[in-house]
Amino acid sequence: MHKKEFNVIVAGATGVVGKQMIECLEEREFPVKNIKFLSSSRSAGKKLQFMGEDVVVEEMTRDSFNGYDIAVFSAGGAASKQFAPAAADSGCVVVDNSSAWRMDPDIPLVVPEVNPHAVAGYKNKGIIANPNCSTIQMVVALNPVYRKFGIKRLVISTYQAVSGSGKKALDELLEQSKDILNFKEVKTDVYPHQIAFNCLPHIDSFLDTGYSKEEMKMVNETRKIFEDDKIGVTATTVRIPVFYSHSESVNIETLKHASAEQVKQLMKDADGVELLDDPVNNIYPLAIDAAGHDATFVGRIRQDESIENGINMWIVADNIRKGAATNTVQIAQLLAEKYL
Ligand code: 3JN
Repeated sequence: MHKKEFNVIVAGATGVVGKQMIECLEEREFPVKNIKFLSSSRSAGKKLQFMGEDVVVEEMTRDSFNGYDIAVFSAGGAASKQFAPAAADSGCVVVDNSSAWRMDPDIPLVVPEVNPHAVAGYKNKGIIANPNCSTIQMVVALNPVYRKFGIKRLVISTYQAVSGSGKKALDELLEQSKDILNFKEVKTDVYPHQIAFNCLPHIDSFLDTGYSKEEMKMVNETRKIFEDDKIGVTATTVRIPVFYSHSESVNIETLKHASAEQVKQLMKDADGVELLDDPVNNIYPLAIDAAGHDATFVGRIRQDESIENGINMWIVADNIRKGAATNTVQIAQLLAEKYL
C-alpha cells in the first residue's frame, strides 16, 4: 500500500525551535508531501533547507494554511492566538509550542509518553498544545512513578538553559562570557541582570503572588497532563549560564511507599527515559551530555529521609529537542499515524 503523505507547515521556521522542528521532521522521516515554512514579515524571504532542497520562508497570513494538513507552530503566543484558529478553520491541524492554548479545557496538552490518548481531543478545535519545556521532561520521568505509586506533592527547582529564551540569549551568554574574561564592560539586553557566571531566579514575568509565570506553567500543566488536580506542585525556576538542556531537582512525595531501588527499576523500563545513576563513579545526568539527544535523563535517585514517602531525583533533557521541537513532532506523528 502507498504510504500516506501530508502537506506540512512549520510556522516560526527561522527561530531556534523552528529550525530544530525542521531537523526533527527530517530525522524522523515524517511522511511529507509538500513542506512550507512560515515566519513574520521580518524573516520572510530567508532561505532554509528541507531534505537538501532550498525552501524560501513565506510571511504567515490567514490564507497560508489552505491545502495543508498539519502545522507545527513555534512563532510565539501572539502569532499562535492570531493564526492557529485560521489554520484550523482551513482544515490544517495545529500542534502549538506556545502557552497560548495550553490551559484551554477544549485543547489537549500532550506528552506522547504520558497521555497519548489526549491527542483525540484535536477534534474539538483543531489545535493541540505542546507543554512548557520544564514540564515535559519532568512528566516523562514522573509518569511511571505516578502510575505505580501515586503522587501527592512535588517540590521542584529548575536550572534552565539560555536557549529557552531564543537566539539573542545564546549570543548574550557568549558575549558576556567573552567580555568578562577580557576584563571588558558587560552589556545586558535579554535578561534584567548579567547571566554569565550568575543565576537568575526569574523566568518569564512575575505575578502578584510572587511566583513567576514559568513556575505556574509547571503547576498547572502537570495537573492537566496527569488529569489530577489533587497533585500539589510548587516550583522555583532559575536561569543558569548553560547553553542547552534544562536540569531539575525534583522532590516527590508519593501516595504509596516507593523505595529508591523500585524507582530506579521503573526508570530503566520507562518510555523516553535513560537512567544514569552511579554517583560514586561520577555518573549522573549532565546538561552538556543531554544536549543533542531526545531522551530524558534521570539520576541521583534517593530516598528523602525527612518524610514517610519521599524520593529525590535529578532530571535533565535538551530543552529545544524533547522540551520543544521533538515533543511537537512526536505529537504530529501520533496525529498522522492514528487520526488523519
Ligand atoms: O525560558 C525557558 O526556558 C522556556 C521558555 C518558554 C517560553 C518563552 C516565551 C514564551 C514560552 C513557553 O513555552 O511557555 C512562552 C510562551 O508561549 O508563553
